[in-house]
Amino acid sequence: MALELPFDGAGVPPDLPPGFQYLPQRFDAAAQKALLDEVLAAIDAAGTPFAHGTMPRTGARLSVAGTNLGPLGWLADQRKGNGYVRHHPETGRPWAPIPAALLALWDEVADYPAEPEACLVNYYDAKAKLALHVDWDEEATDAAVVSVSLGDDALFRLGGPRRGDPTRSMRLKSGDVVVLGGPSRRRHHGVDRIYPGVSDLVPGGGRINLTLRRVTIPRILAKPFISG
Ligand SMILES: O=C(O)CCC(=O)C(=O)O
Repeated sequence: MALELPFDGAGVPPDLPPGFQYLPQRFDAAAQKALLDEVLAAIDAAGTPFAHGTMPRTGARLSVAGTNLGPLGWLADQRKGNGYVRHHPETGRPWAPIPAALLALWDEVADYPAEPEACLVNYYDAKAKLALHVDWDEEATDAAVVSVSLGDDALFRLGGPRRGDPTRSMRLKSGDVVVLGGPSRRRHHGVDRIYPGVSDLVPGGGRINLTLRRVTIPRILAKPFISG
């Protein structure tokens, strides 16, 4: 069952599930531009350009193009499977660092005792979409996923832990932040469509989404080793 909430970005959608946070306009217009400029310049300087991943089973090309920031970057690759790597698959260069504004956001909303290690940078053109999925390639699945929308609006779909669970949709705007934490960390989510031409923030149009993730279990939470 798909339930589309009568929600146009103003106010908080009703009945948000536990652990799911929606922070409309967490970044104002100036902060959005500063963040996007910094992200695009960092990707350029690092030599880690956007590329289309492939689906593990079918090899189909993802419509979303992606790159990463941070010590680890997530890749979808039919030959190698999905997972985290330290270097860009084509240029071999390490990913650029995660900008301070995103680390500050994580500190504010993730409620986690260690920094994020990966920031996926997804580019959606007018036709791109992202199928319902759960982010589950991380060891630290107790850490929230924090997502920032920049540029054109997106119809974001949120489901439940099982693929067939009921879903709801919300229209995310540039500057909005959503957090999938606690029990919502296991929820399916995806992007059904982009609303092209709504924003002129992204050069050439489109939407950029940044998702922050902690990948490894931080030392502070690792089980102590007891010898003897
Ligand atoms: O673009 C979005 O809003 C969602 C991104 C996402 O689900 C992901 O990167 O796993």
